[in-house]
Formats: sequence, C-alpha cells, structure tokens
Amino acid sequence: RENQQASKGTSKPALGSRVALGGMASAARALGWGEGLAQWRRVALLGLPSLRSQQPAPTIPFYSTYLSRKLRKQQQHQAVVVEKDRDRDRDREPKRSIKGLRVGLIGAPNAGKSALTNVLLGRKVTAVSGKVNTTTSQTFGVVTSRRVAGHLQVNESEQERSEEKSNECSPEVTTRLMIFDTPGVVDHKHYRNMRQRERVSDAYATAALCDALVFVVDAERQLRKPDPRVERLVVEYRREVEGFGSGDAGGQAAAMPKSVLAMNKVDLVRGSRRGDLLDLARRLNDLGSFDQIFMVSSLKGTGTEDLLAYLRSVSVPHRTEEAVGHGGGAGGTGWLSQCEDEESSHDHSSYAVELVKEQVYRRLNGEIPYVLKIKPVSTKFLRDGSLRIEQDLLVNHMKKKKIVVGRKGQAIGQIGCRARAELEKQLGLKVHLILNVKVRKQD
Ligand SMILES: Nc1nc2c(ncn2[C@@H]2O[C@H](COP(=O)(O)OP(=O)(O)OP(=O)(O)O)[C@@H](O)[C@H]2O)c(=O)[nH]1
Ligand SMILES: [Mg+2]
Repeated sequence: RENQQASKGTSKPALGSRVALGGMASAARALGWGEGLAQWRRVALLGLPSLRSQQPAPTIPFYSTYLSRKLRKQQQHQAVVVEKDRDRDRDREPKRSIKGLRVGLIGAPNAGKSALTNVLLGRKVTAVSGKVNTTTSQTFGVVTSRRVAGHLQVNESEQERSEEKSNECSPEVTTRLMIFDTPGVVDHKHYRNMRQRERVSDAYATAALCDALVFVVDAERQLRKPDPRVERLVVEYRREVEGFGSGDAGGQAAAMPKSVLAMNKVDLVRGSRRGDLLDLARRLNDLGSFDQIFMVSSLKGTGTEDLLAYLRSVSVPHRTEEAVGHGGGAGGTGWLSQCEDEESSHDHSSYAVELVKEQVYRRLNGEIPYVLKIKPVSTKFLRDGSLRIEQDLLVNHMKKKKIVVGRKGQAIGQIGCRARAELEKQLGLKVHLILNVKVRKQD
C-alpha cells in the first residue's frame, strides 16, 4: 500500500527503499512501461528485507549497488534522528521512581484485620463480620499513590496518570502497597480442626512473603479483658513467620520484615480508659518489640492515614518503572509488575462471592455460615452494560436450606439485596444477582 501511495507521490519518505522503488514505478508509468516494470518492482521488493538487514543485495544487477548504498545512507541518517529524539524525550521526561511494599496484616480472629485492610485500600476487598474466622484464605489489594512535586495522589485513574505525564520535569514517586488480609491465627494448642490448621498456615505463609507485618490487636478487648492467647501470639508470631521462610530468594522479604503494632478499635475506648491504652502499648511492645505502634480505628478511619504514611515511607525503592516490568532484578521487586496488572486478588466473580459471603456471615448464625459453600455459576455482562451474576449457595442438609431461605424467602432476599447494593456501589455498575439455595450431594 505504501508503495502505491509513494507512486502517487503522497507518502512520507519513511523507508528510503520504498520511496526509491515508488519513484521507479512512477517513472516507468510515465514512460509507458506499465505492467512489466510493476512486476519487476515486486521482485525488487522481495529482495528488500535483505537490504534492510544490510546484507549484500541479491540478483538485480541494474540498480542494486546504487540502491543499497542509498538505502544504507538513509537508514544511518534515520538511526541518528531516532537516537536524538530518544535522548531529547529522556531529558524532558520527569524523573520517575517507583517504590513498593508487601504488607501482611496478621492477628487473632476478629481483631479487625479485614476491616483495616479495606480502610487502607480505600475500598472493600475482603469480607468483614462480627463472627470469628470470616476470612478463610489470604486476599490482597493494591493501593497506589503518586507524589508529584510534593502533592500526594492516591489510586488515580490511568487517564489522570497520562494527563499528569504532560506535567513535565516535576519529580514523581509512585508507591505501590500490596496489602494482604489473612485468616486469624491461633497458637497450636488451640487448633480445633484441620481446616483451622490450614488457615493458620495460610496466614503465616503469606506473612513470610511480606516486607512488613502489621500485627492487629483488638485494643478495646485487650484492655477490658486481657487475653493471654493474644499476648502469646505477640511473642511468637515472628518466629512462626520465619518458620515458613521466604520463597523469594534474594528478595526484600529475605531481610527481617518491618513489624508494626496496630491497636485497633480505639473508638470503643472512651474517657479515662484512654490513658490505659499507653500502658497496653508499652506492655505489648515489651513482648513483641515493634518498629512502630499505631492506634487506629478501622471503623472510623482514625489513625489509618498515619499508618499508611509510615508504610509508604519504608517502601523499598526501585530504580525505574522499566526495571519493574522486567521482573524486578536484584531488588526482588518483580511482584510490583503484578501490582500494575492486578488491583486485587479478585475478578468480578470471586469478588461477588466475597460480598455474598459477608452478608451470609452477617445474616445467618450458628454453624450455617461455616458450612455454607458459595459456588459461582456464571458472570457475564449484558448488552445494556449491566453485570449478571449467578451463584449457588450450597448447604449439606434440607433443614439448613430452609434456614438460609428463611420465612417467605426473607433471609436469602436480604442477603441478595445487601450484597447486590454493595456490589453496585463498589463496581459502579448495575448488577443482577441471582442466588440459588441448594442442598449439595454428600461426598
Ligand atoms: N468499633 C469498631 N469495630 C471494629 C473496628 N474494626 C473492626 N471492627 C469490627 O470487628 C469485627 C471483626 O472485624 P473483621 O475485620 O472481620 O475482623 P478479622 O480480624 O478480619 O476477623 P477474622 O477474619 O475472623 O480473622 C467486625 O464486626 C467489625 O465491624 C473498629 O475499629 N472499631
Ligand atoms: Mg477477616
């Protein structure tokens, strides 16, 4: 096509060879040689790749020497121009640096790890409920912030990011925090069953891959009725994490991870009891020797900004974004490229499961939330842009099915309504959520 354009005299001289041939073709047409020369031009074109790769031009005696010399000259000239352009762009681009940190939230069941994860991420990624062991496997989310000329922007969209790039010459630092929520941990003596053992292993194994650990404690509970099991965990969790080792050879996680104590639920501590928080902090620090201690409320969002600022400040620097894209190199920060692609461990389908699960834990009592399995059936976008999600809620007995459905379908109706509302809020689209309650076949 370019040759045809060239012969019409409309194309830009991108490749010297093509212009030369196009010129020959139009000259031939002017002389009335027509088809014969067009044919010959096709033969010449077939020889071009070898000219481009600077091999000696084959077979076509008439102008091959002239052509290859001319081509080579033009190619050299173009290479110089491209190199100059690249240098100029590099000088003009703002100095960019990228930092990252994998943060594992760890602690006893119900301490508020999931609630704190969601607050740090600024969106709901993991289920929160008042029941213990709501989280059964690790979940992560990524929070990206950029500091451009001293201004902090958190989780900005791609569009904003590219607009910002035109703001040249301002130094910018991108920080990605990959925040992992983990199942609640208990010490070995308190394993109730194999599933709990697996959950605890999952939590420690995740923590072992992190560069910083946030040990979350329910401060109000610990003040009201100090729990010796939690104190034991504070003493032992580091050893447990080290026991799982780091699979990231040569990575940052091979170094001792930073450890932070987050005293959560401080909003529940009122009046004179607030002074006791300092004593509790001192006592826990004696047991766990933390790098920093923060008093936070995941419910009200207080103190969480300070925690985020600290995590950003201890993030591991990386040279350039290019290096991140190539697996991280010696810094062991290859995981940062995963962060670029994935904002969280969920796709739409698993995210819907998480939000339905949250409502199941909130609405149903006893053993039902623990025996109920949620199985995604289908997730698809409809023509009007809305999302249709269908899930099966499987229980192991007819009686339990009746409880999940509720009188006149009230229970399942409420679960569905609330989960759908939360999904719509979080995803920003219309959602049709279909929940089927079924008795699963006994294995
Ligand atoms: N008042 C108050 N309640 C909180 C706070 N953080 C969490 N909660 C509540 O504590 C309960 C447990 O919170 P989760 O975030 O699910 O606790 P978790 O540590 O993830 O629990 P597991 O997943 O079971 O290990 C929920 O009812 C939360 O609403 C807080 O800062 N203040
Ligand atoms: Mg949880």
